Amino acid sequence: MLNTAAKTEAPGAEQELTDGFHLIIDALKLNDVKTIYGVPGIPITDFGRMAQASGIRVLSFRHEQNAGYAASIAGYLTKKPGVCLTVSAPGFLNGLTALAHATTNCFPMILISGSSEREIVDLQQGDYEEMDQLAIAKPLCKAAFRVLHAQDIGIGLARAIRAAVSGRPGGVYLDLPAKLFGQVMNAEAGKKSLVKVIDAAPAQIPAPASIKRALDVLKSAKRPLIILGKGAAYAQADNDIKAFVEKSGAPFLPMSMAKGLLPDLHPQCAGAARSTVLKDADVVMLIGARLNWLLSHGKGKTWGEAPKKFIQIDIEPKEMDSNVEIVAPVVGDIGSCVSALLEAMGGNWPAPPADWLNAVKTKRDDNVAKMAPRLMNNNSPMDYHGALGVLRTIVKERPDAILVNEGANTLDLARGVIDMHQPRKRIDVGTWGVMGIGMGYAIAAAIETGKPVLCVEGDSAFGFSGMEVETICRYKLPVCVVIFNNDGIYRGTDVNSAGADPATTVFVKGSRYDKMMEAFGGVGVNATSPDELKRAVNAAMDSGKPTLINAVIDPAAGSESGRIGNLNPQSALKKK
Ligand SMILES: Cc1ncc(C[n+]2csc(CCOP(=O)(O)OP(=O)(O)O)c2C)c(N)n1
Ligand SMILES: [Mg+2]
Repeated sequence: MLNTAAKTEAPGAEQELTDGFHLIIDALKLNDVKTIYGVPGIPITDFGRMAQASGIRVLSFRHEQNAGYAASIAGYLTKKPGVCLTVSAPGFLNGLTALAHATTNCFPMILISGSSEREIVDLQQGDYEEMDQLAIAKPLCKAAFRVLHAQDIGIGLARAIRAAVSGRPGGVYLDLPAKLFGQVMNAEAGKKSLVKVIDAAPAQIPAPASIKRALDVLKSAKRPLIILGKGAAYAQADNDIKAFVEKSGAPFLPMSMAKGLLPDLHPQCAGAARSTVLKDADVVMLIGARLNWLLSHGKGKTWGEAPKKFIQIDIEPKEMDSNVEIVAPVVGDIGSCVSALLEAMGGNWPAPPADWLNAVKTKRDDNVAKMAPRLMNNNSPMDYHGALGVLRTIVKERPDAILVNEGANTLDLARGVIDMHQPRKRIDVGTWGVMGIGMGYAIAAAIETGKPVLCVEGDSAFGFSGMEVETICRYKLPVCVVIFNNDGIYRGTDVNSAGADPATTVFVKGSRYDKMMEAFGGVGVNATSPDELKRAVNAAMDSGKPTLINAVIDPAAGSESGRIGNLNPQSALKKK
């Protein structure tokens, strides 16, 4: 039903009218958009109210960047574009980081921003929040559109949806000038102008020859390895991917957000033997994973001396040969590619050589055994391993909870320690290693999945989105935030050798982040030992009450930049 705006007297006959406000809402609803993440203000305040009144869930945040991150991960979790709504210039810019993040991470998202009067903006006459937003957004997203006329709203939104989800998903910017909202048109014509997007992300079937080539290379392997990326997790082709990996018999390595696509405790999982499999594999099949910095670009020390052949499955043809030669490119959507591979493998696919499987298993079991005692310590103040050992058990007992994770040591160590058991349950800093996704991701994960959310946050990481604990309390979301509070970035022990100011990486010692949650009616807990932490997290996960646990971590426990300290440039001059 069209949400008709008004009836007015037209000369001769009564005409039903609609307007931009209602057409945008009708277009969103027609395309099944159920949630908008944003911050209100001119010119979109009334639009947000009307959208809410029409039944769309409109979640108001404290900062657009967090709303944007929420929309981006909503896109990842649902395969539908997550929508973020902002005001013009500053609100738009605040949302833009998340839009660029969505594009980089291949998450479908639409940033809708109100904008100021075109005539004034284009003549640069100093309008309220003047900015040529479309031009600024363009290089940072997959596509950018502006709608000037009410009759184009349907087409504008359809283009935005298609651009966001088809092919390699990404961020799309939709510019809606203030004047558009109030533009009036005939209701019947308005209704006809709306577009329901049919098959927004059409299957892209791989060429049969590419499937055969890939399987020939995989079959020739003496030491095969499959790497699963978050593209594979996004595809929601979980059963086929599992069947394919199991049929291949090859060890698999999940990238961070692909953990749980097959359980981390699966016998073929080589997560705990990462350096061995990367060094020694002779054939590597990438499924929805890119050979970017996170995989050391497919070359160098990490990849060892053994010559490698790469098979790559990706929806984006330009991804092939991006860093090293791909001997068997398979271009198509992951679901179609994996099901084609499965079918072409036939009934008697040979198992990989036993010496390879045994070597990987031995390494993995050794590493797991080495780690085990460290995870059981009950030290106070806690170290990372003691705290993470507890959280690992909690996640194992609650496999459908969503884990949000950011920080440096807090990220790298949690990724290694906390096993994931189901697909798309781990969401984290992604391709950029960005801080600030935490509370936005947590809110969207709770809203989109209805599952409890556990956030494991460095104290610095949390600071980027910390004010959204009010949002969590306001919407009464089942989110438990655990802050690994080591008094700073990487460590809390740095000293400024030159003056009175604190060192650049340290924060106020002994901060009590738990009090922030209490300020908004949530539960705050200060935990100084793994036992206390365990009790507090279990209570939070059972109650579903917004909770923030300040987990006191030894300030000396971390290392510079976590596991990626090697990326820091070094001064050629000797330290004084
Ligand atoms: C937007 C953004 N700004 C800055 C950084 C640099 N950075 C990387 S990790 C990090 C914080 C690490 O400290 P914390 O979250 O407390 O984790 P810890 O290592 O102390 O456990 C920062 C600021 C970043 N990745 N992203
Ligand atoms: Mg810290």
